[in-house]
Amino acid sequence: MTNLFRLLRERFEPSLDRPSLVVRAGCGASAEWTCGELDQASARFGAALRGRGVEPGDRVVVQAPKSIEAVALYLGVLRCGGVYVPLNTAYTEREVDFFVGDASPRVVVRGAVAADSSDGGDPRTVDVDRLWREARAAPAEPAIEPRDDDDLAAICYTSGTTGRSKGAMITHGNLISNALALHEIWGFEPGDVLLHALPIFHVHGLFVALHTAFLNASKILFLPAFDAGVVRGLLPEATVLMGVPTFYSRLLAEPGFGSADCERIRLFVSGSAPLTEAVFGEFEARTGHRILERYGMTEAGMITSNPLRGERVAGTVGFPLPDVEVRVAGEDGAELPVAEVGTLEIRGPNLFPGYWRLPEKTAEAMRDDGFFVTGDLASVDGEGRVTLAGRGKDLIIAGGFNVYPKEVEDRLDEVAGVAESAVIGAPHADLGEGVVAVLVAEQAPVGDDTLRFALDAGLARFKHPRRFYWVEELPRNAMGKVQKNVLRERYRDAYDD
Ligand code: MCA
Ligand code: AMP
Repeated sequence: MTNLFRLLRERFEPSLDRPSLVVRAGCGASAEWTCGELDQASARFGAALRGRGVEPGDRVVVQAPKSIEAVALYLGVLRCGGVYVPLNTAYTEREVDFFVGDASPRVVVRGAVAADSSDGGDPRTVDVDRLWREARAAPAEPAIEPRDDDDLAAICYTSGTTGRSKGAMITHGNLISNALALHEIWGFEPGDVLLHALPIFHVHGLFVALHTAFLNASKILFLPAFDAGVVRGLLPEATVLMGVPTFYSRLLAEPGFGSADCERIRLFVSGSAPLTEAVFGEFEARTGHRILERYGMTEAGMITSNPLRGERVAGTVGFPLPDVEVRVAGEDGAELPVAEVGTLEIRGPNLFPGYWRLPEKTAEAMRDDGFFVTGDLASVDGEGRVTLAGRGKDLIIAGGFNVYPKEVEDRLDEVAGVAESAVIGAPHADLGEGVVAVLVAEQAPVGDDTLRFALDAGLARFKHPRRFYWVEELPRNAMGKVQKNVLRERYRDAYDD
């Protein structure tokens, strides 16, 4: 159909002189950009990237702090037909090296890099501020590279059960269909103001939040990160907030937080991790708002959503988005009857075409009829409402960030003195789940500080276990497989204090 950016640009057109990104609490150098300024900045970034050799289909890896300029950079990549590869700012050099090696990008944009191309480092690497200086000196090249539905717009890395991250290839068609659907079903309207406190290196903050607001040419109050006090202070200026469940539990922990804080808000959206019925209920009791919970994943963007109008049921994730099909399958792959729990499979225009340079992993995840096996356990009731019932995949979600145990276990097993390890998630009041490591020593247990120091070298800190337990041996079943459910039960109180 078209380059996603062309669609967004069309929506900006009538509002070019209106505020688009309004930066609050020190997010970037500039205070406020209009839609027109954002458009111009993206055109300059597009020119600077072209100047660095970026051609349609080339990957541009970006690991940069959240800022107004970083948003323009994202749009600039789309504009010149590049493939945007966002990386979590918490990733260590070892993790970044893997992604750069895998994505084989033309350009790597980093925040505050010690040595970029100007200092004789990797010739592809450029500091984000330097690129911005280049962009400001470049002409605001209005060209928008033509793209087809199937052309890649982004590669988003998602960890795998094997411990090796996979790049989910996301097309312009995927992003356009999802953005238009969400804009419609969440009822975006003139005058909406989005309060944006999510990171912009994941689907939630980058695609879901920004695209819906851009399609509406809405004002976005742009925060560098989530801070409950700051967000509370800005709620009276906003109509929509999107967040992970931790946002809502932290708002509830603010003394006196309640309906007076939310008078202008029309929609609170939650996703990326389960919203507990307790938080849903308390939020409604305190504010009068029923949080709208939706469900998605990197490979498919948003998949289901509770309704804007109609019943939002706590503990459910609502109905499939328009044109999205869902079904529940048993272990043999056969479809299960209504209300039975099995693996959720999905198909639709939002579904990615596969994993970057991993055709065998793609084949494993796709059924012959084009359905994708999500790895999430779910049931669907007679009305089509989906309820998640846990995860088939060995995944921990802490504060909305995914942590794959195998990756953490691999790093722990490298530490001198560790014979083997098992990593699990335990209930965590603030983050939903916290990471726990159960270890077997070669001879004597290794100190927590030694473990942390060793992990620091190669593992982003949000993936670090904050609780370590030493045992004589790990519980195993007859096949020799570690019984993670036994460990989850045994250490379920790990974060109770
Ligand atoms: C920070 N830390 C964490 C997390 N965040 N540890 C575990 N899990 C986390 N999520 C650690 C840091 O490493 C640091 O540890 C310490 O906490 C303080 O860091 P700070 O940055 O101040 O953390 P925070 O302000 O408390 O952040 C918590 C947060 C944040 C606000 C919940 O993690 C967040 O914004 N999460 C949103 C994630 C998200 O956007 N997920 C969407 C992906 P130390 O001091 O030891 O270094 S999923 C997705 O896109 C799918 C498609 C979907 O459905 O949406
Ligand atoms: P990611 O790989 O980061 O895209 O994370 C996707 C995973 O997050 C999904 O497969 C689910 O397990 C989980 N997830 C997303 N939204 C929800 C939700 N509303 N409730 C429970 N889990 C969710």
